[in-house]
Amino acid sequence: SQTSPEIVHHLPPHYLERTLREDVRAGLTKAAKTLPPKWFYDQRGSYLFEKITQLPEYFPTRTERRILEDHAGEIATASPTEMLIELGSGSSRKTPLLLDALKAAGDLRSYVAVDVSDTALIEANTELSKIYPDLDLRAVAADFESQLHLLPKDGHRMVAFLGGTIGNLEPDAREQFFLQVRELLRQGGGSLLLGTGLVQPPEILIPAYDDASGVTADFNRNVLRVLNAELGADFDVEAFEHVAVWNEGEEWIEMRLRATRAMRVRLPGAELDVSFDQGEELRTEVSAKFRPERIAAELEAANLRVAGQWTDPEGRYAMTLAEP
Ligand code: AVJ
Repeated sequence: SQTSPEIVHHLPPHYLERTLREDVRAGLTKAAKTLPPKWFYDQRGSYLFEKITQLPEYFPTRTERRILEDHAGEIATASPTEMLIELGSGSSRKTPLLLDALKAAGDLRSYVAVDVSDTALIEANTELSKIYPDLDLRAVAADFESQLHLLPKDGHRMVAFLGGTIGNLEPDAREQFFLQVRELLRQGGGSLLLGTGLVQPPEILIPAYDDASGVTADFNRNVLRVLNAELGADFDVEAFEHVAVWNEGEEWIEMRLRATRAMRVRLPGAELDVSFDQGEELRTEVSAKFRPERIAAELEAANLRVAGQWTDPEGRYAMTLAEP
């Protein structure tokens, strides 16, 4: 087998510029302003997210790693895999835990990293190629919400969607996502490995999204810097404060940015001017937490049958394996 640093590009030309403009125009002209969380992750935002994963208050990353350390062998045995496809692979830092287990359990031949960031794809696969010289490492630039049909359809695959990122999708989008995964896996077979944060008391959840050192606040405000850089906007970033609330009804954390004064913001790259009242909040992320039964119910509604579920001793996080 061979290692290729090349990226297979499925994103249409100017996809990111175009979707950013569309998302901003749609989200900032609503009565209750919103922005999708995918725009946090420029270079600075990805760096800040890496810092978040190391915070004492932020449990998902470390807990997921722990579950993989303890159970990757069982997961691999439950679903022998020729190709691991990781969606939103980012830095691929937890990937070796899965690769090692899948290699030991059967005949893993390839790893496909899927992300919208070329830099993340190249950096991650360069690191992995040092540890796994015999694995066929591939990189695909694609949007996991709309382009799953372009991923490899041959062989027994495992689609890993880790980190709890599924919680960034609202229920309708989650349903669409699960249906697409099921369609991808229907021919050839395979499994979905899904990482989800679990519903916890607000005393645990809120600090995870509003840490004492203010890294998450910086991460949240970074989306305004992205708009300033990409759209020539003139947000006064420091005039917004970070807010994290637990929405009991929806069972999700909401991150918001609250305007500390009334202001008008120009976004020439989106051909848009918007105004904020003092105290007005812009919702920048939902991060849904789940009850184990609800994970199973949503998967089964998309004809994905739960083949296994693993949680940490404190019940903060779950990894669920599902098959068509
Ligand atoms: C990377 C989307 C899983 O929702 O917990 C971390 C992003 N937001 N702190 C999450 C995030 C605030 C994270 N995900």
